Amino acid sequence: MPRKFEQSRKLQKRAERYIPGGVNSPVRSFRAVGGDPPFLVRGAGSRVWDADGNEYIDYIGSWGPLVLGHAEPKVVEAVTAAAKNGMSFGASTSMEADLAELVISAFPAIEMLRFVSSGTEATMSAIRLARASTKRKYIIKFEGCYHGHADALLVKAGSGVTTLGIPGSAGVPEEFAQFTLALPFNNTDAVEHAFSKYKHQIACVIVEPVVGNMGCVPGSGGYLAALRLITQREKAVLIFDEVMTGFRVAFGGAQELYGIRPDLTTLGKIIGGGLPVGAYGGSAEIMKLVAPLGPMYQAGTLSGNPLAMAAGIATVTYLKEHKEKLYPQLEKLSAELVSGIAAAAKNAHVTICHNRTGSMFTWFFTPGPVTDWNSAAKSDTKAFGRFFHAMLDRGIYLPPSQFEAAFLSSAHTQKDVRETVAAARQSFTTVRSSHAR
Ligand code: KE4
Repeated sequence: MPRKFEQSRKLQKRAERYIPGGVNSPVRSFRAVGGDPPFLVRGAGSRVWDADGNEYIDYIGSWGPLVLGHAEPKVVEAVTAAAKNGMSFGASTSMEADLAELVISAFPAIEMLRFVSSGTEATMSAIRLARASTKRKYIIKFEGCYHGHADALLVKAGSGVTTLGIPGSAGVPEEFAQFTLALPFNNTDAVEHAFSKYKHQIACVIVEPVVGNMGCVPGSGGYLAALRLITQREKAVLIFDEVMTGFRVAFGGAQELYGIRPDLTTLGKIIGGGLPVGAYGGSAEIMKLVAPLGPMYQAGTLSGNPLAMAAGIATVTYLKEHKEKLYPQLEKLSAELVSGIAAAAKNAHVTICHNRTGSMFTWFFTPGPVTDWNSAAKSDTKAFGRFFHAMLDRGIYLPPSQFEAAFLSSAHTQKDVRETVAAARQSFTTVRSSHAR
């Protein structure tokens, strides 16, 4: 029975009066899949409900933070208790060191960190720190990778910018982008070439060790190790942007998975348990350059906010206590989901390929393989849009863009996965038929 969207459409219309596109982050507009976004009212476990009462199995999880699912009781309890003591002080609380200690216990490459309120702040600050520490100007990022919306990083970024087809962004003067080199991902020669061309001028390489923002694209074997070797040799700072992969692909993030120690790590999403938290960290030596100890300035009114710390502590503590079982469970269920959908596509003669690392994954509507932005961009985004809506109509809430990663949480069940695969079997026939038209 077709879903009703009347209430959501009314709410979208109202929101558009006050907020650009009616959204506070572009990807939520659903423009990449034809618009008409549901307004959500509640989440619990693996499910969310919209303003028209439609229920969905959620594979966005707030774009990664909700690895334990929606409204996890321990997290809700911790935030409620913290709120009763006051929302914010603009002064230190013991919870900041509590969460820092937890994060540092998971990331041996981090001896000291600073909390901020978003992933953008974390990456922006890490780059400033890399420049302060090396006294060099140039930075390397990779096409299809997204590290938040700081000016110098909106250069052929992935995620929202690419999805909206805006190469770079209006309002960023070329002077602000002239020191950013955007290279192809998974291509070591390009990195070697850049370092020889800009000898002793490159402050850092920032990389999503498993990319989520062109869809899920892991670093191919040896690529990350090569980045580590080259940056060590060139005395440049290697920044692993683990805002998405931290505590997601493993308790210690991609650096645990690949056994590589970056010089700086940026985190976000899961460490806030759904509340605004970001962090950047590294050796005590490099972090001592950060004010008030050193000359690199960075600050934030709500950095280390008590409610956000409480949510992060409850989330990371739960992950730490259950990691032996939780990550293998995420691995198993994600593998079952992704292979089930791939089989459904095959049966319907719809051509897709997929990438998955742990509980982050993407199905690409292209034969593949997808190893970088150029291969990801070959995807049939119209077919993806038809599949997306066919799944949404069947109560499956996927990321509304071909170039985003989907996520599974510890609240998802085998029943959820079976329901999702069944919905995909029906949805692919819809894609197939309209494809054939
Ligand atoms: P925020 O400023 O959105 O908290 O974090 C920026 C960021 C940095 N690094 C990585 C690897 C990220 O994935 C992100 C943000 N991710 C997107 C999802 N692709 C957030 C969703 C959105 O923009 O609404």
